[in-house]
Amino acid sequence: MSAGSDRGQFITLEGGEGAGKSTQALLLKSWLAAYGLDVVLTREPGGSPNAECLRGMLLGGLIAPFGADAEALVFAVARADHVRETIRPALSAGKWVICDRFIDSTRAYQGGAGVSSKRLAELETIAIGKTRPDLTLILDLPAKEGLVRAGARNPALDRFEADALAVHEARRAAFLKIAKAEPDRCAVINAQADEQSVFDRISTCVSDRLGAALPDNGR
Ligand code: T5A
Repeated sequence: MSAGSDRGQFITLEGGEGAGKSTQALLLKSWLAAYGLDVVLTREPGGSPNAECLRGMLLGGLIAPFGADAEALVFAVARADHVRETIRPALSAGKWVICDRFIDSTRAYQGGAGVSSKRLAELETIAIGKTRPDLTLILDLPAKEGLVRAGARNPALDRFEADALAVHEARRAAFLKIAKAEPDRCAVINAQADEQSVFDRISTCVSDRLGAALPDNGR
């Protein structure tokens, strides 16, 4: 834990479709658990019973006809519940939280769909308050490659996967821009490699960035 704090650490994974976030989140959970840490793995949209209901609506395209602002609003409603019901209690109990997508996905996806940064910033503040990630791992690879991976796993496209390749590439650029603007919080991980090689990069990064909070009894 951080010096002078009983709060656990909050790590988010971000990136485009099929970048390997879910795969790496599971590997990271096991790696942290080997340190004896209590780790909560969660995801967005979703992560709490009410937010999981909204996930179905968002990914099923039920909110899309209302426009990008409405989608941003519903992501924020889901996130507020997720933070209140799942993330904040876990962190307060000293647990580490790994979240598969969080605020940067809204910035990249809904920002890319035309929602203004001012509106997104207001929604973000309402949804998360001071519960900000300690570390955000941005998994980066060409959008086309990620879509091939995602398609091989499940050929049925959801609301956002179905967008044009140029839209996916713009999201990739948006994630990289966020990383550049917030280098203390964000680290870009080259995800264009096999699963274990990507995880080696992630574990090195977590050790570098959050090493002071890792117990030294694990290994
Ligand atoms: N969204 C979300 C918004 O628009 N705004 C928001 O605020 C939020 C929170 C979520 C959608 O909602 C949007 C973004 C998304 O479109 P989702 O189903 O959760 O939908 O979609 P993703 O998060 O994109 O999940 P995916 O499963 O598509 O991608 P992952 O998690 O990045 O990839 P993963 O680990 O599932 O791997 C995909 C496939 O690739 C293989 C895996 O085995 C799997 O088959 N794989 C690799 N193959 C080769 N090399 C590697 N290194 C590999 N790593 C994994």
